[in-house]
Amino acid sequence: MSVNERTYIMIKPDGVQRNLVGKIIARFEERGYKLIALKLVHATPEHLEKHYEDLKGKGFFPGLIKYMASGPVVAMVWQGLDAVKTGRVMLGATNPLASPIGSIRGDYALSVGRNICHGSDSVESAEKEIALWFPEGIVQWTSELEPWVLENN
Ligand code: IDP
Ligand code: MG
Repeated sequence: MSVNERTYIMIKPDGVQRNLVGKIIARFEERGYKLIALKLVHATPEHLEKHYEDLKGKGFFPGLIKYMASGPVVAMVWQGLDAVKTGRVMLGATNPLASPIGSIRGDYALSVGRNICHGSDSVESAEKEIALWFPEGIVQWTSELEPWVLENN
């Protein structure tokens, strides 16, 4: 766990269609994380197959790629203390029905195949996903808020 940990968070096509982009971004901002990359992208099936390569072979894989390629997604990198694990807690469980109220999926979603957002599951996959979605690199900047969010900064 590091204060500069980075995670890849993506608002899926259903989150964009349902106008939840602002609400989801606000949750990460308000928690104290720093936005270091952001773009709206309509990804190709080939790109999404790379993103989800670990799930190739699952029965739901073709449907997952079709869903993810059905419209634009918001690709983001958020940085801060324990960003990967805490990002997953903020998202909720894979199945929205098993997600606590207060989590993004628990508040806005019902179905596993329409669960609104993605978050990296480990530091290693975060770095892989950041490289896949942001080959141009991220934006380095100093947040003046940091000493108010983290002690000893
Ligand atoms: P995660 O998004 O919580 O990390 P993963 O197991 O990595 O969950 O699966 C990636 C995505 O694939 C899920 O977010 C969900 O959209 C979809 N998915 C996972 N399991 C199922 C399923 O059983 N049916 C339909 N879609 C699924
Ligand atoms: Mg996953």
